[in-house]
Amino acid sequence: RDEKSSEEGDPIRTRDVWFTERDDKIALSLKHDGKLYDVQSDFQKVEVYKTQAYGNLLTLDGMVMTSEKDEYVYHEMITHIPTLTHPKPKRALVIGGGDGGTARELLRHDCYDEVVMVEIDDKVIEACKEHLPGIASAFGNPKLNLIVDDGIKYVKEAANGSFDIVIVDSTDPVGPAEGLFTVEFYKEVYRILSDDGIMVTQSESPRFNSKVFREIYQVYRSIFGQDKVHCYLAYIPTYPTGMWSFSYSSKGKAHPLNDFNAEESKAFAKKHGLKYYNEGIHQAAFALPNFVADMIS
Ligand code: AAT
Repeated sequence: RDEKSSEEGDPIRTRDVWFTERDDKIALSLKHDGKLYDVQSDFQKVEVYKTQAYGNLLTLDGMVMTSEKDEYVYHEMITHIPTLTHPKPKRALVIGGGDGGTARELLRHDCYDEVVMVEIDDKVIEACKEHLPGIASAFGNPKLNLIVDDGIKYVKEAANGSFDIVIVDSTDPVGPAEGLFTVEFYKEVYRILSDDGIMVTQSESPRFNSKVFREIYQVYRSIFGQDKVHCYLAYIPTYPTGMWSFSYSSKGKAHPLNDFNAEESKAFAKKHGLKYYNEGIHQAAFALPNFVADMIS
């Protein structure tokens, strides 16, 4: 509790209200100056808190999704790694990603003719447009085709080979995202990827969500092939344990390190003033601590 003395000598208490994301055994708390958005949608409880340390924070069903001050780590890492290792991606699909951060980063690349984003919950989009405008800045971009629908249904109906990059930027495997963690779904993603296509997903915290983490890598490998699936890490302070993983699965020959051009990455990061991604991070992100490598070997 922050306490200061007033001129009269009485303690002045600054606001002392905390948002806490609780799991069985660990919790993460952020002090805030109030709730800016609070709506129960058809799918989940959508809230935005004005936190003191991380700016406005989006939570879904009480779980942290993104915050103004650390969102760049997640959004730069989920987009630039696949885009800069694909020969020339023209069409990308984002499943989820309702805050708009993934679309914003993809659209920094001139190579895309179209980015399709399929978000199930229009309340997430509304909350972010109102309260996290820096993240939601791509919603007006003419290359963005925003569809409010279930991503599972969209993928099932999409044509064979119709996307160069598919990014699964979705919630944890509870609620509307449950079906996004099944073999059937990833088989459909594989089908709609072009021959040299790449799928990237957020693949949870190796430490915190170890069961899901192990299982989804088995699923990806059963579909893309044992040596076609790679894991990379980034550090996201507002997510449980701070260590977050992403998966990179390649349908064709694209390889996250062999097809990486350091000069191109460096120039891209500099041109756009990126805050996390650079040519060194790109390579380092694929170096896994032993306990993580063991979990998926
Ligand atoms: N960009 C980082 C934020 C997210 S939000 C994930 C989004 O996926 C949410 O807006 C949610 O409504 C959407 N979503 C969930 N299920 C579906 C579905 N079936 N189809 C389309 N969109 C869906 C990711 C946070 C990562 C989790 C960190 N713990």
